[in-house]
Amino acid sequence: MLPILYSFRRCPYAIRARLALCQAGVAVELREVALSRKPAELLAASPAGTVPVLQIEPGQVIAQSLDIMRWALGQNDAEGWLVRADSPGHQALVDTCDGDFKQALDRYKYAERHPQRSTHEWREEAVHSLIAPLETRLAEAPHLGGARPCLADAAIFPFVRQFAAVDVAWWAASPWTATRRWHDAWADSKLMDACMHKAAPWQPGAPVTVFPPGAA
Ligand SMILES: N[C@@H](CCC(=O)N[C@@H](CS)C(=O)NCC(=O)O)C(=O)O
Repeated sequence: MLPILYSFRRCPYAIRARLALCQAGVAVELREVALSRKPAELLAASPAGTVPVLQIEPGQVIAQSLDIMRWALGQNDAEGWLVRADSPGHQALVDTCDGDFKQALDRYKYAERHPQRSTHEWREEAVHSLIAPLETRLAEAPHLGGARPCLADAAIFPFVRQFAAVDVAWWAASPWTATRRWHDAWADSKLMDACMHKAAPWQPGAPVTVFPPGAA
């Protein structure tokens, strides 16, 4: 039996988990979740009910996206994604992504729910926390991992993707040229293409959807 991945196509945490599974070529059964109708099987595996969740076998569950990435790459990491991400600088960037940047991003996206500041100010906060530091790094090399990507690139990209999509025209004209180039390379990558395959929400008895697409 394959490990089971409960996932939501557009969720940035789930995207980073799927990127690592694709990169490692580790096959799982993909169960697309409608967040408004979470299946009992997901809640039984992980009562927190967030996605992604990887159920390796009954009773063995990974419920944090970064842990799923590390687990997948622990099976097969031919391009050294783990070792090249293993630095305090990379870890700090991923922490900032999941912390201050994610918070500012959510407020920028839904600024009407957060009237303490304007859309522009929430965006500036997001830029200050992550986009500006990313720009400094990506001006030196095409990926955080150097010439080739590493886990930090794949962990952070889905969140920058969301940030860029809030105001596409602003992003396209923004001064963050190295970060935009990096974003576009990831957005157009084969990994993302494989990662974003559409699947109907899973229900008990549905035929098994194997992920990555085409995996045995
Ligand atoms: N720390 C978790 C966060 C996962 C998370 O918050 N996922 C969101 C979707 S993007 C979720 O499942 N939210 C619960 C809900 O919307 O009910 C991880 O890294 O996997």
